[in-house]
Amino acid sequence: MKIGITCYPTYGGSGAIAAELGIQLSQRGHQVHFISYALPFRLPTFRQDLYFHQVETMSYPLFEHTPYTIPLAAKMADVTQAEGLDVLHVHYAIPHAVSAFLAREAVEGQVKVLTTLHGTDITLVGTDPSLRSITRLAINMSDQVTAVSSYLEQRTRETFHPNRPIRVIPNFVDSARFRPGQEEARHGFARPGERILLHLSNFRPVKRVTDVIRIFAKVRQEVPAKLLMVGDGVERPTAQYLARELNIEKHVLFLSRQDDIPGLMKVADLFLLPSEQESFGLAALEAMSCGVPVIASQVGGLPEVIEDGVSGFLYPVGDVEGMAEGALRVLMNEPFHRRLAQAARQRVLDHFDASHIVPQYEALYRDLLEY
Ligand code: GMT
Repeated sequence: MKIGITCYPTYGGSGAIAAELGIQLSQRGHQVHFISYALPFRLPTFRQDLYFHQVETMSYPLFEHTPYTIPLAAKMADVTQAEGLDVLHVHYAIPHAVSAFLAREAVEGQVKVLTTLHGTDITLVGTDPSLRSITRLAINMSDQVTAVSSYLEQRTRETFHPNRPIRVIPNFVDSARFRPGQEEARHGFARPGERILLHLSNFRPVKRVTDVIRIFAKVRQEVPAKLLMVGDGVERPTAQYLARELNIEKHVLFLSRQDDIPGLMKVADLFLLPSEQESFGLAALEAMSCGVPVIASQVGGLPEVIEDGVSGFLYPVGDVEGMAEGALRVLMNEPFHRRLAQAARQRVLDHFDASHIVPQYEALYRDLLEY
């Protein structure tokens, strides 16, 4: 099949999944065309049957803000016609599903539209009164809609009362790339005997990165440890300031944005994700695939990913004390840590490996082509 994929190309879970899906589909013999304003961050620059079409925006003295939704729709329509696309698969409803709807109108229905909802497109952006009705329209006008967790499917139904069913297709991970690693890689980050904790996100307020720092400060009072903070965003200066205030700055490494995420995850003993909200928590899943147990908030779709007490531990949002205690329970008992690590990896292999999930998207594309 010929699939067009649109996503935010910047650092974030929806862009990561869109890129990983494109790679998987191209490996399975489909032709994949990414349409966005920049190359998605996880895409290789070249791979057979993987193409990138850049959306050019136009500035004009009359436009105070450069429009994107319309040029994106125009590009989607052009690529559909030039390449004979079967499906436009858009990730994150706003504005991508609106552009896809316009593109389908422009090519007189020659292409089908699949919208995958990821999280804040429903829970934050879409529910803003200024965007609510257009988000509902975008959902209703798609030929099929998927959500990345049952939690998100339910939130979407309750918030938008869509006139169509929403299918749950969970996020996935390539467990061959995200796999447990070797001891030697740890030496670049920690001294022998030190434990390594990891956080990865786009450092937005919803990630509660200051909780990460506070949890680590408590853990370090009991065990020698390093904290790797991977990613960047608005909350980074606040987190750095807090690390200085708590006198742990020497032990917290702010690594900014990194390309080799599997390489970093492999070195960790524990992954921290104390988010305010998380419709799925892709970073937690990737850590689990590397055999890293997770300490996270009991919120949104996270309980669908992490089995509390089996592959990690879940606590109420903001329960820094509980999360630190949980982290210490895991880190101070090596056989227990090993059991959780194995269970985390096994959960990914049983339920979230690309080989289980990508065929679900392929089946959906085929259904779309048939009706
Ligand atoms: O919705 C967002 O915050 C952005 C989005 C992204 O692009 O990072 O994250 C969401 O989608 C991810 C991939 O499906 C999920 O793993 C994240 O849980 C989800 N973020 C939130 O719900 C806050």
